[in-house]
Amino acid sequence: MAESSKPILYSYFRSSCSWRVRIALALKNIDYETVAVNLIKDGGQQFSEEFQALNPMKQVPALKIDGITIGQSLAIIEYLEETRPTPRLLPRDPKQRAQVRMVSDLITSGIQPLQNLSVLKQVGQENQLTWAQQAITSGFNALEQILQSTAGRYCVGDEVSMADLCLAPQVANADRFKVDLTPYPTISRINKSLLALEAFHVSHPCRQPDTPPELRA
Ligand SMILES: N[C@@H](CCC(=O)N[C@@H](CS)C(=O)NCC(=O)O)C(=O)O
Repeated sequence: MAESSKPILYSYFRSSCSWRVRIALALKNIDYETVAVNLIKDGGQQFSEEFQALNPMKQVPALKIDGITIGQSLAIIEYLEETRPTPRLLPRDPKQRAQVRMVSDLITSGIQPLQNLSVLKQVGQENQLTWAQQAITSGFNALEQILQSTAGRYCVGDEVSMADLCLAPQVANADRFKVDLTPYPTISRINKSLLALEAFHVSHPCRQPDTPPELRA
């Protein structure tokens, strides 16, 4: 039988990095298959030999597409952007494009890695909540200030961009770690607008093939 030519996304329902890519795939209307990698079960399926062969970083997401496997959510999104440019996720204007990358990097390098599972394991069970809250509030303090000058309806202007694909999943992490969002009215407003969009809805952690029944919506 011929091998499926559909892209394959290695994903975990709750992974904010996987959700970024799921939103891009949904926005660009790309049909794909999900292979669930449970980050908790069996000590973490990301550590299996089979998965490490795909992504030596032992992290989701990874996307098999067009004969290659790509790790790192922003690299995946940029590849999709370059090969399937509609709708655009990086603005044409170089200044706005830089702002989109600034917001994306702030979240993907400056917040999420600090509250990632592997770091929380090192921090120890009793310190995890405070640690994650501190990482998120410190990043959100900067992000709120930046968005006040870059945002329109969304993070940069009025078009959904890669920055928004990073924002909504990070706000979901903030909710999970019980961060008070009151000091972040711009972040909260943009997140609300994003969650109303179909692509964010279908790709949401509560609607994935591997979402446990008790967390489904
Ligand atoms: N920079 C990477 C980060 C990927 C990452 O941190 N993935 C998390 C889930 S959101 C993961 O797989 N964690 C597994 C672990 O920490 O063991 C990306 O953007 O794809």
